[in-house]
Amino acid sequence: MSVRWPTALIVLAVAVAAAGCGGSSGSSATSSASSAVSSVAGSHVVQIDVAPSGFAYVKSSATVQSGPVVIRSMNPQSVGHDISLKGNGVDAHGKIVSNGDTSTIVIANLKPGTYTYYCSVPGHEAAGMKGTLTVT
Ligand SMILES: [Cu+2]
Repeated sequence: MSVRWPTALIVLAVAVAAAGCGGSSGSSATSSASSAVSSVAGSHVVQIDVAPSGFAYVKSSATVQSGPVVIRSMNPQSVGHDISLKGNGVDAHGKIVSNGDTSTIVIANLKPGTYTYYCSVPGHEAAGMKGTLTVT
């Protein structure tokens, strides 16, 4: 009996080390997959984060070059918000996020013009959660 216990502990330690190894390789695969989504080849990225509080984004206007465009909006609030874009026939919505997650819109070919970005959660745009995106 007294000889078998140490052997059992060594086997347990190896099993724990192997499990930890598998867990870390799994999370790195997840992060590379999400970066592939956010970096569509050659696209112009605009970051329009939600303000720390209230119904607003951190900026009321933004500019981006025409072509493939990615709009990203990190929401630090516990209140859910999204990033949406409308104008010139475009009507695009990111998903509603909260607590530091990012809402993203990918547009394959955004043409020059003036657009409105806004939060599509009912009442939020009317409360002032919007801004102007100029595409050059
Ligand atoms: Cu909102």
